[in-house]
Amino acid sequence: EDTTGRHSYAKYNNWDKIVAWTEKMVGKRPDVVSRIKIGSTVEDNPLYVLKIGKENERRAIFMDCGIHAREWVSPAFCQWFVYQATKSYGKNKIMTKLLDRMNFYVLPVFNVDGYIWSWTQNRMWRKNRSKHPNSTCIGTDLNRNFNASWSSSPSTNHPCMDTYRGPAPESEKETKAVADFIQSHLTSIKAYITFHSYSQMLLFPYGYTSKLPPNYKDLVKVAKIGTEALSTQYETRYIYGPIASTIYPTSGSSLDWAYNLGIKHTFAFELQDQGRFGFLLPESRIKPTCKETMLAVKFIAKYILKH
Ligand code: ING
Ligand code: ZN
Repeated sequence: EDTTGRHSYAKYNNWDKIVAWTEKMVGKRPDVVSRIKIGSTVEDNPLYVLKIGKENERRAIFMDCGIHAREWVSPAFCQWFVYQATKSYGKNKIMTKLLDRMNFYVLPVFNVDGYIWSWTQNRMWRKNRSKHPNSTCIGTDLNRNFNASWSSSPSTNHPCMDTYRGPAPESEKETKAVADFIQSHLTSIKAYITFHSYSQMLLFPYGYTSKLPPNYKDLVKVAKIGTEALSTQYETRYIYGPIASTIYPTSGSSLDWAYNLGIKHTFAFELQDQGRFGFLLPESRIKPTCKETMLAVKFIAKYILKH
């Protein structure tokens, strides 16, 4: 992969470029963007959240990208979102209204160490890069490491598995940093959105049980209209529903954890495609994916403002 050229929204950017990009975004629009270091990774890389918007601590949406290392289009979307949001502030009516009335906390790369590993050593890496005392295998799946029915799935208890849940809930520095940040902003955070690839799905709770969440009907409504908005751009088909019945049962996910904390609107996007390229989605597909996803996210944000 190209590690020398300039940052580009139409390309996959390595971690160094993403860090430089966070600085550039703050420098360009300090009135609407600020950067918060919420912690650091196992390998001591910084975890940066970009806070965008004018609103102060009343209403916010938390979004994260790149919890899984190989899902490169996910961080690409978070970068696109921050760029489009700040660029259209003061120009586009809806975006101006959104940023005047709420904040977006955007974590462009959740699993920084894994992302670097995927760029430099193993493109198909998923987990973080933590070491385990009794195993030569490396890494914990950060999306199995949250305190949401954490120990209930036997298929996640071995360090060599790609879905290893870790030695304890929030055992990983990355998980702990995100969980602490969300908890300390809980009064303002009205929605949590996490971005994965691939499958073209919009998922909501639960993953750890087949029971339906209390506001199931509301979540279905938002997911339905959100995926309809998305498909108006290029007719990309998305399916939606609870994690357990739509993709597969999971425990310890950030989505279920955030929902159980009391955040009533929690969604996970599985971005393009449906498997032809899978994690290796060509760069030519980044912009279309970001454009259509933007429509769904804008709809969700508008919905949050109204309710
Ligand atoms: N898929 C997700 C995974 O962690 C998911 C699906 C999303 C489960 C949100 C639970 C919550 O397995 C990929 N591709 O990682
Ligand atoms: Zn994923």
